[in-house]
Amino acid sequence: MKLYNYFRSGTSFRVRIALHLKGLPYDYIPVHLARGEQHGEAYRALSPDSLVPVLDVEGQPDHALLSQSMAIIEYLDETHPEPPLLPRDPLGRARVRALAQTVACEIHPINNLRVLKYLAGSLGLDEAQRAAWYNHWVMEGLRSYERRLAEIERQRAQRGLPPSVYSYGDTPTLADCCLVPQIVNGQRFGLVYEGIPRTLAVYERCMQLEAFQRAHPSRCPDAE
Ligand SMILES: N[C@@H](CCC(=O)N[C@@H](CS)C(=O)NCC(=O)O)C(=O)O
Repeated sequence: MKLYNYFRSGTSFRVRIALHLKGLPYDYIPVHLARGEQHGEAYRALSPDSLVPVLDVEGQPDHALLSQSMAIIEYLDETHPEPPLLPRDPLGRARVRALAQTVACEIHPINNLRVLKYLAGSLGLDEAQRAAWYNHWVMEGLRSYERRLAEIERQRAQRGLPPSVYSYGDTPTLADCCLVPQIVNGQRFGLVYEGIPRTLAVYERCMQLEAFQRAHPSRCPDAE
């Protein structure tokens, strides 16, 4: 497999984590977003929306090019079921997807590179205004994440279970693949995390795992 991605891209980071958790080797193909390589003709031929990541699943009959990090991770989970990134039971799957989508649908899309560039460029927001936008929407989403974790903790306590080790249960899931890159992205923007102790504890525990460490932007071949 080939992963077209960028070290600082949170959505690429999600897929790298999933690949490492599953022990799947891949070729790292850098697409330099800051230099605009995603808009070049060559890359657009691979990605109609000019976004990373794209996973090239070689060896498939149609030489499949997969886009959208969540779809890619679910594909990997279905084709390489161990270790599972989604629980076996439908209720558990719905809860993990809800956590993952809190990041993937509520936080990331309004804070990604092209949105921040539009705020600063086309709308003329200054640095402080852009930072206020970013901080507001990221923290709004992470506080929701924290409330979801508290609710899961309460449900587990009712069943006599201790709090989860990771976002949902005792093994990393799709939710953790989304959470960790979001936290790392906020660190880069100097975001001060307050009032989300469960979320930060999950982040710390994930970062103790080799799969998360190896997927980290600082370990990428194109890291600057
Ligand atoms: N929903 C997409 C979002 C992908 C996305 O926003 N990728 C960003 C990097 S994290 C990107 O390629 N940005 C290019 C740009 O802003 O021009 C996914 O989950 O894969």
